[in-house]
Amino acid sequence: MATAAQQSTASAPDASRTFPEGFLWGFSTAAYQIEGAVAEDGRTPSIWDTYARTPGRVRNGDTGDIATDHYHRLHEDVALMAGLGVGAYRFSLAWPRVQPTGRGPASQKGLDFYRRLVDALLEKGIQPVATLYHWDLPQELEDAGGWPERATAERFAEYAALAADALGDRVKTWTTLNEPWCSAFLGYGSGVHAPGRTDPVAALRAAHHLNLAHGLAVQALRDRVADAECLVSLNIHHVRPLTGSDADADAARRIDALANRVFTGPMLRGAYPEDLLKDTAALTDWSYVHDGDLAQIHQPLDLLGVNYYTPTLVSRADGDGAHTSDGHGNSAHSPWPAADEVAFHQPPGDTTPMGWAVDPSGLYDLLRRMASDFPEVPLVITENGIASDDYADPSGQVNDPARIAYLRGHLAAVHRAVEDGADVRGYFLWSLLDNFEWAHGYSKRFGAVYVDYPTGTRIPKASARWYAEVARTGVLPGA
Ligand code: IFM
Repeated sequence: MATAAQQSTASAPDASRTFPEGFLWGFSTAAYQIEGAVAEDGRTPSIWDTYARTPGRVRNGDTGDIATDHYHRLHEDVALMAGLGVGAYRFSLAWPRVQPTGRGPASQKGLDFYRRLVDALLEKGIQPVATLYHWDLPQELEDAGGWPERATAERFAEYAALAADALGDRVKTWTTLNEPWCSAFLGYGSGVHAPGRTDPVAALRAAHHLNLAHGLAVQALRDRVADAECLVSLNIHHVRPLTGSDADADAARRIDALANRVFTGPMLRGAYPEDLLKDTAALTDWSYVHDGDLAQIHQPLDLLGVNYYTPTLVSRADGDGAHTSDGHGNSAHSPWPAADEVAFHQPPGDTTPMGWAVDPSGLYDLLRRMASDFPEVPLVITENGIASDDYADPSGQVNDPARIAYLRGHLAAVHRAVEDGADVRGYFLWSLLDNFEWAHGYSKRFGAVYVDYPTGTRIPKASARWYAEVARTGVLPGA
């Protein structure tokens, strides 16, 4: 079932497309996925260290212990980006490196690493975009209850303040959370992410405390960094019903509430959606939402970060069992509380090694929807990209035509959304480097730069050169 956007993207004229003046081009990474050095300079374990060391959790028993060794290669990696000519770099701070154990004073050695990184970026004219939380909760805070507990949000506000005090003189653009849906629902619901709990009520409680952490952190940043630009990065699911039936429309509504509006409601509208409260009423009374929380969460944002990879296709379950993959890993436990009557289907189209359907029209539709639902906040694509089975050929080259095709299609969709009125300010490719892809370990390569893990050698792939040209000119070439 092709949407209008699908048809128009597919039949778009074979012409080049120019992005608006000032459109920001960058790469995205996350601390645990690239840094390594997990026990250096005072860093303490995060929930991902613990999870990865638990047998059976991560493919091949891979861990982030070394990852891409970015902790020791930061200058090489910044030089790589400078060579590729991008204007911005989105990275995350490891909470247990900045504030070991998640309480008390900051670690100066931990902060020094990020000061060195930011200084190196600024020296090359690359804008730093810092994310405070990309899933590496200090293990001690999980031991004290983790995100289902309110105290974790309070600890997060203290950590945000430490980070802002130390780096606010040189970092102006701050993302509070990356994909809180994954933290709450994969971490505490299906258990396919750290900390690996499988309790739907804990997942909903975690979602609320992540929302609260976001609101508290925005306030801490604004109190300390006068010209701070604050955003959150949400993996907004573009949810499509399988058919035009009312039952399938209701399934899509239910998943949209659990995936998207559970965050955009409080953050951008100051309320949880009524339908979400009703759908989950048999599980929870939401009494962990205290007076004043919603006002605290509802902070004005400078940008809304959108992470997009693939659409989500749902129907009302018909009991034939011909479904279940929701693209979020295998678990006997659903990440979707109170949604047992929803079936997930593989969307049409080619799939990537992650099993995700390639569909740029989902990005177009999503950007148009966000622009229409939240016209007051400009958008930025903080993640988009593809895993591919890349390898270095005998001459040392890495050719990744599937990534170029994916980027071409998705950037055309972004351009079209901009032309049709969406205020999109930039695009960050996930990811700069091949890296630790969570429960998939190192088996999935998302980088524009290939990493030879045994040696740490970096090789820019063909897509890195292609993307560099788009970033340099601001023009997406015709096919
Ligand atoms: O690698 C992840 C990233 O950490 C968060 N967004 C999706 C990416 C690809 O799965």
